[in-house]
Amino acid sequence: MSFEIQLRPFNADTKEKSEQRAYIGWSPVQLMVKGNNPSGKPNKVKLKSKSLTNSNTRLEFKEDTGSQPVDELELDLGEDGEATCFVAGKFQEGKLHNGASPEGKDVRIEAAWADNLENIKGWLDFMIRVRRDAQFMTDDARYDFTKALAELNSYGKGIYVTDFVAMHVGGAYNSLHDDTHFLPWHRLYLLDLERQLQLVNPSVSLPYWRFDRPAPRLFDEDFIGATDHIPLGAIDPATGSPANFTQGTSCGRLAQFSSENRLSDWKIGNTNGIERVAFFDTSKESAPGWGRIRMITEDETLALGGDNNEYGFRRPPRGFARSEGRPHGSAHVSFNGPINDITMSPQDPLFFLLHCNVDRLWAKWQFTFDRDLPTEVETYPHQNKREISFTTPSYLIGLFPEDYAVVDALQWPWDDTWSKPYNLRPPGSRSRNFTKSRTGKEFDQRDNMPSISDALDAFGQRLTANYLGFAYDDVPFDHERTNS
Ligand SMILES: [Cu+2]
Repeated sequence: MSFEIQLRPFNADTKEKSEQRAYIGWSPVQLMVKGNNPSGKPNKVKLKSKSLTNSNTRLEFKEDTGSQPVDELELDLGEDGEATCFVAGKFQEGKLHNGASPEGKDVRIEAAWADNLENIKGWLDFMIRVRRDAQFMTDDARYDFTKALAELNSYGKGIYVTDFVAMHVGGAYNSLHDDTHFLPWHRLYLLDLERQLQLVNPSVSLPYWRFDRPAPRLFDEDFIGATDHIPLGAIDPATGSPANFTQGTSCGRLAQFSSENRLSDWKIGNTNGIERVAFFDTSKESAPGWGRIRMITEDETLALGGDNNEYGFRRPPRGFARSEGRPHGSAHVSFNGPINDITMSPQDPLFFLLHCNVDRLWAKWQFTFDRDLPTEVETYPHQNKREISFTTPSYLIGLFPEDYAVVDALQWPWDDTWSKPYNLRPPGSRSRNFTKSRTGKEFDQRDNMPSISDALDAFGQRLTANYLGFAYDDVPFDHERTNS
């Protein structure tokens, strides 16, 4: 079937590609509309959004990046029979996932000639595909995610182990952690995995674990695994001795899965299953952390470095970069098992849901304080070495950021260099091979090597072309802001 009016997101040049690319978030993305009115009357098209099968999902349109969003748009295709506008998911506060699609494509753009509105002459179905709160995901969405993840590990080509676990190794420690590049590096790392999941099933996105709230539906046999509870210091009936925090080593207990959950066959090297035991009751409590790294709430996290500052995001132990300790570290140390070990933690797929929440908190912080212009020190402090030496407070003088923490530095391992300072080669197939996207920015056009800078305006708030192709269900695009 071919339509009189064709709808083509992300510069798709065929109907098939248009369908592959019809996954959007809250950020306006380009939509090309093509057609010629057979009535010979002015070539004007009316676009509107229609929710499918009982969904509440809606789209909205913008004539230009700076214009106000509208529910229906009239577009003049002119003599060329072609015009471009913008389309975005409509953020509907209070609805499930704030109006994002729960499972798959559930909203349609309908197009008709403005002089003949009764007859729909073209349509395209969309998914508002954002990262959702794991606690509120539908059963089907949970199944699709765990299945796609298993495809990347035990059932499929094993890229989860050869590439993603191997990337987060001890030898690369300084390239990934303990400085301001911790957040941007992990944003890229999550996105590379998410794009791999989407090659398996395009309706999948990374869920996030709100670790400062109870999430019983996440710690479930049909999702990330039911997890035994042994309070720190309590006698563990399995060993007869008090439970201690033991980093990374075997904790002797496995997360439990239903037989339908394909994570039930999770394998890392010679380990079958996922070793994990919680110091808290996952059926009703949030992750506590402990000692000096007790959990902090979302509000406390957003307050880090947000108020009055010249470097909202400076090196630990200051600014928002402090969130690497609390709440990020607090969530990791609320368990025994690989999840509490800095280098081994991605062996447990819970890692990606934990880190997705860390990234969401950063996104929310960026949104709240308007910190997304990559060239501002408030967004990212290490703009270049020289500048740091002049503006840095006295306690940091002489502590230049390493090359790989400066804003335009290409990131290991995608850049194909050896990690600093431990000289590890990029593992697996990641070298010059960040997963390409149909629905977001690609990086260096030849080699797909991202820099820190690429991670900073992830939602294209400042420049539409910066949009990376993901969003969070509770972090709206700021429609009020104009591009600057
Ligand atoms: Cu972590």
